[in-house]
Amino acid sequence: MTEPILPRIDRPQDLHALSEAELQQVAQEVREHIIDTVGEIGGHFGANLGTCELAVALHSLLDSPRDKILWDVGHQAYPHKILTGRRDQLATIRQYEGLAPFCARHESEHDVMGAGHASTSIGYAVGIKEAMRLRGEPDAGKVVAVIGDGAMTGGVAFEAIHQAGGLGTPMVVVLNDNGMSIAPNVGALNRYFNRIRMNPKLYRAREGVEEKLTRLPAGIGAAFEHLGPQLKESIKAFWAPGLFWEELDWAYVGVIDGHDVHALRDALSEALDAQRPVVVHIATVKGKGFEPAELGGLEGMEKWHAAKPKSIANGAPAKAAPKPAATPAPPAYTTVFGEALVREVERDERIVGITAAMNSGTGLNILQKARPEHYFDVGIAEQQAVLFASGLALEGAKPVCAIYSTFLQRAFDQIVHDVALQRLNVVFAMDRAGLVGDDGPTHHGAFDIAYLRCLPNMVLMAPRDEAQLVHMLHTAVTYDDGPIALRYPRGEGVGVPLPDAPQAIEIGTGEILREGERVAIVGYGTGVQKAREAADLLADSGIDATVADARFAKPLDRALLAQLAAEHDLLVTVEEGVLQGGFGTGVWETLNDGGLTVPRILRVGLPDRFVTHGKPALLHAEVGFTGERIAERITSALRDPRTALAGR
Ligand SMILES: Cc1ncc(C[n+]2csc(CCOP(=O)(O)OP(=O)(O)O)c2C)c(N)n1
Repeated sequence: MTEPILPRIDRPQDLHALSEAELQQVAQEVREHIIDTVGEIGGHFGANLGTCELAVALHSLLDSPRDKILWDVGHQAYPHKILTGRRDQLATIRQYEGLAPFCARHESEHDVMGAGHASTSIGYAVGIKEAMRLRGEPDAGKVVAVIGDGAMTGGVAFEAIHQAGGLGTPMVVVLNDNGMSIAPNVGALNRYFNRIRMNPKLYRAREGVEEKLTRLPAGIGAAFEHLGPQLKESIKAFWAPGLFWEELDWAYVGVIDGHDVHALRDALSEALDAQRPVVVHIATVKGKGFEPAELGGLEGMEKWHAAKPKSIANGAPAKAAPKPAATPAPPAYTTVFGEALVREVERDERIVGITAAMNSGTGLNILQKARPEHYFDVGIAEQQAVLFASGLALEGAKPVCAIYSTFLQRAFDQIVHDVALQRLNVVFAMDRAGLVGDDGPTHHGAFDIAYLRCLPNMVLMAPRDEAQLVHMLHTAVTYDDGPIALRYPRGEGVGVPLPDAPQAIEIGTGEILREGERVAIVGYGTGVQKAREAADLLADSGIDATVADARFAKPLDRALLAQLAAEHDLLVTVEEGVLQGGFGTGVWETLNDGGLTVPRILRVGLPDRFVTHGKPALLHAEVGFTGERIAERITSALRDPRTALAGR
């Protein structure tokens, strides 16, 4: 057996002295380390098995961090983390106080750019390289952006390509093409990449194409020579598909076998030497080296995009432990939403579901299966998801944009300018609202209440449980007076029975769930559950709290709030979103601006800082979003009216 090399790689420069055979071996050792570790603790998986050779090839040629490697999204950067001094910490990735799930600037000087959302790497790369040129040090470091074919469907990547082509920025983009986003990639771009990738010939684009065409026999070559420039270009494009890039003033090299270190190093060295923007198109396999993914077809690759904890043992899928015959867990909000949407489509054929590359993540896979003609995946293109919805709404369709709270941030201007201002009937179904857990700060749904509450014409609601989700979706798709959004958390519902027939809820009305005195706790969405838990704890110590479910953050139930404010000494708002501009702020504004009684108000929610990653329970404890902590704060506020109400 050959001696393992990876234990000796503590910094990327340790790769510089290795032979290509040794580098190829290191890549395989990196892969095995990922299979063993991630199979045990869970985390992003398939994409990382696809980038082992690439990370080795790049770091063997470059001098990081002087040279900058930018990993788009960063879910495929585990090999990079392993090669840059974090090998032994991989077992802590995504865990509370462990390695960050994506690249994180605070974690390592080799993580040049922080990410988690897709399609940003090329834009950063242009900025970094142009900054070097601006300060008169154009050779301060090479800049490489690694981006997947999925992330390439994000429009902002094209904005950067357009700019760099225009400026002639000397940088390299590695297009890591595995045909997959999380699910199979979609759209014309995907078909274009497929055509190139599937071609058995590995192209070295443009160079020589014209010459080769001119040499074609039977007079074709001679005829080609006499064609006009436009026709010539289109014929060349047919022969050398990379010309798409060439037309935008990028040199194109491809398609390179992304699992062959030698081929990668060859192509990359050439690209790194060029004094212009170059794209190196590589073909990789998502899940390379792990049979169930590699040989499992599209389904296998999708399934192993991420691995669950303890899902792999000895390099193969672990046998699932027999489940204890406990009561079945409540369904996930995502599933409840997906199934309810199918029923709404059955009822009203105008309804369509739209996802931005999060087919199963949003539950729209259920709609795709049941009613494919009512389902659209636009790719990682949240802005287009919303614009597309606007167009559909203009023609009388009822679009439901099912987009995670965090990713909808991308489409803010479309929501403002193209939906709210136009008062179009678009539904926003925001999954993963609140703290999402292991994916951390880039993925927490912390801001949607604040960023949507400020918009005229917008209606905002949040269900306290899965049954309310069904009612609220029905409310949303039957609402006809402009945009309406609902937010719900990641994970399982609370275990209430689902309604047979959904009922529309009157817009802007809350509900009192429990009558008490002195203190009223008003929850929004998941805040209601916390309010109830706090009220139970308070009851144990003799404090009888009123609990209400606001249901709507906009418009707020003014009459309900006025009543609660008048009848209690302390009003507590509970929401799983940032306090600044959030639901509690809205309650305070409504009372104050309406000239109503304003009691002491305690706002419970997420703090004015980015919350780290880790299991939701740990994060909730960290930020004080627990029944216990809320009860404690209420007790001290009631005991001593001078207690400061800010804090957590
Ligand atoms: C703006 C945004 N939308 C959605 C996602 C969710 N997401 C994470 S990875 C991924 C697929 C990326 O595909 P690709 O770039 O081809 O990388 P691969 O996983 O195939 O290597 C998606 C959709 C995201 N990170 N950012």
